[in-house]
Amino acid sequence: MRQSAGIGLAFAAGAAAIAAPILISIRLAWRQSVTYEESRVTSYARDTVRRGNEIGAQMEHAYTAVAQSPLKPCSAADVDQMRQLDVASPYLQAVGRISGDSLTCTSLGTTKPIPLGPATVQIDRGARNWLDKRLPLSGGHPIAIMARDGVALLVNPELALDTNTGNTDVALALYFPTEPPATRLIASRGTIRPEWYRDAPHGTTTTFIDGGYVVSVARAPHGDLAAVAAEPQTYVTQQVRHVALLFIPVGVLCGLALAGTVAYVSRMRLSLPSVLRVAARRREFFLEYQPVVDLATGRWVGAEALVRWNSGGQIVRPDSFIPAAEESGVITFITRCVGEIVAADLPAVLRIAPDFRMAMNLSAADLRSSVTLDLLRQMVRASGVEPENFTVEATEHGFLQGEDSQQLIGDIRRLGIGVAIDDFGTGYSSLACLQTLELNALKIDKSFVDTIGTDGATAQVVPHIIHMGHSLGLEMIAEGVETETQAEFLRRSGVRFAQGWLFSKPISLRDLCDGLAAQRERDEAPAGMGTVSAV
Ligand code: G
Ligand code: G
Ligand code: MN
Repeated sequence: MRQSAGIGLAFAAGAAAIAAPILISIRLAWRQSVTYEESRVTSYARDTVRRGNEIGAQMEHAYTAVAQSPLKPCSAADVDQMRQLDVASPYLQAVGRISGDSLTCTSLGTTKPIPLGPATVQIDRGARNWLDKRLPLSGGHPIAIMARDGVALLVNPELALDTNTGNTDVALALYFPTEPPATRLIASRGTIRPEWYRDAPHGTTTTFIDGGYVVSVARAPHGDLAAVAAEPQTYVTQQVRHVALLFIPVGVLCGLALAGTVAYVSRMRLSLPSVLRVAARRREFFLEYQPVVDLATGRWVGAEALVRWNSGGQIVRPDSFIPAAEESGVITFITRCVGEIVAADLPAVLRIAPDFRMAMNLSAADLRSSVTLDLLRQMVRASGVEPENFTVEATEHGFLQGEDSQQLIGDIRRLGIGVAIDDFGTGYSSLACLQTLELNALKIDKSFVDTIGTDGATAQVVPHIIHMGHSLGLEMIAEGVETETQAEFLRRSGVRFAQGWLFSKPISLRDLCDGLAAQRERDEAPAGMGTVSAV
């Protein structure tokens, strides 16, 4: 259950880790290119309206100059003045005089009247426009003629659209925003939809997306003039594709890295406990026994069962899996395995040494579990041995788990099983705490034994621990004894038992039994013949 939920979680996190950066990058790309296209289209509309404004200013200047001129219309001086205006106004093709529907003279030097026919548009204040007129004097190109107050201006409105758009897909139009549809258009290029001829407050621009186009409308700072520019949105999609092509690989890489990390972490967290559970079922755990010697006689009087894991032929030591097993709760499986092996092995040991004491380790989790007491009862029953042949060890940390563990220790003691505090001195148990626990043995941690015979400050601690053990009436077992100096010191200090490489490393059941058999032979040999004297 926990495992599949964990894998599901890892999957979901992985998928999210891949999807999120991609979606975010596409969204960013979209936003970025829409913003970019909008500003581009807006700049075309602004440029167009600026040119339109310039044309209007040049026209206004020419109208006023010619209409208010005191010169006789179409006199040599009048034509000369019109030519000067024409040259000074780049957007004006020609300046002329109009009478009725005929151009009477122009800055281009025409002398005969040119009939224009009826005007295309009649505007207020007597102004008239001829649009798309093809005259010989304009080289046959379509031209607009705007007339007012007897003055005619020949204009090519296309010049207003002459903005450099870099591509031909941009549609542009210059128009009078307040005129009715029939008369509002000044010039256009490309397809402009009627609904895009919007109005906007003077000097502003509005931008919108409509029917697959990015559209921008710019209104001149003053006067009735506006420009619209439109560009197909395919530019945006192209941009998005460009950016996405760049972002997606980065997103995928980030996502994969994240997903990989999540998978790795969850594997690390999930797999060891589940592998340990399988190992417990497959009986891959086995025991080694480290003898406990009586320091006075050197005889093996007991042993501590130490678990090992045969993981596919490789022997794994408990330091590398007990912490993970404790954290995940799998330790209770392992404790059960250990208990069952001890129960199975012990009768053979006791046939050789009936007073032997076998110790096994309990974890903090075992001390909180009511199952532990049942396990110990079963062990006693299954092995058919006396409870006094058993001891359990637990660390200070394990004992300090609250009232449940205190209750359990009491129950274990009442079964007749011994209880020892392991690694003593490395935890934080107070004297008061130790007094309330129904312990009968104390194991002096190897780190203190190591200080014996050195002049380090901690060397002073060992006598205190031993003194404490004596005053609490506890049996004492020193761990990790490696030298005769240490053994001698402990012996003289009144510590009765010891474990360590000086006496024996952890060994197999077979070696333990052989050792005990040899010891019994020595015991039974006539006095004076053995090398070790039994008391
Ligand atoms: O000798 P060894 O390296 O195996 O011991 C390492 C530590 O692992 C010991 O200090 C002991 O406390 C712990 N240990 C060994 N066997 C068991 C076991 O069966 N259960 C628990 N909880 N701890 C064990
Ligand atoms: O459960 P406990 O902390 O008692 O386990 C003892 C641990 O110390 C085991 O890992 C065991 O192999 C190891 N050990 C036992 N005797 C000695 C010793 O004399 N020297 C050293 N270095 N390690 C020892
Ligand atoms: Mn131990």
